[in-house]
Amino acid sequence: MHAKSRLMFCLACVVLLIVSCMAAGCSSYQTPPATAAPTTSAAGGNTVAIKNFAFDPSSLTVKSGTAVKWTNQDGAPHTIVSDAGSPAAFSSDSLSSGASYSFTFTQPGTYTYHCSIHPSMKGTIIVTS
Ligand SMILES: [Cu+2]
Repeated sequence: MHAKSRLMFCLACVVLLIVSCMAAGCSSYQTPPATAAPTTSAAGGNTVAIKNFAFDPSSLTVKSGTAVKWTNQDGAPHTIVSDAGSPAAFSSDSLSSGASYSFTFTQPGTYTYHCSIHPSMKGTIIVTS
C-alpha cells in the first residue's frame, strides 16, 4: 500500500471511531463496573461477603461487641488481615471457596484490613460504642 493511502486509511479509522463513539454516547467508556463502586453496610448487618476480589460491603459499621463474619464467595482463596495501624490485630487463615472467618470487635475504632494474597483488596470495619 502506498504511504499516502495508508495515512488516509488511518484517518478514516479515526473518524469512524469518533463517530461511533459519539453515537454510543461514550457511555461504555465512562461507566465503571458496578463492582468497583464503594459499598456501604446495610443497617444492622454484621457480615461481609468476599466476591469478585473485593470485600462487600467494603466499609461496615457495627456496635462494639459484634462478631463480624466474612465468607469467601469467590473460587480463589482470600485472607482477612488487619492493617498495621489497626486498633486490634486479626488474621484469618487462607479461606477457600465457601469458607468463613469471624472476629469479635470489642473496642470502638476504625479497623482497616486487607487480603494478604491480593493487596489491592481492602476493607474497613468501623466499631461504635
Ligand atoms: Cu484475596
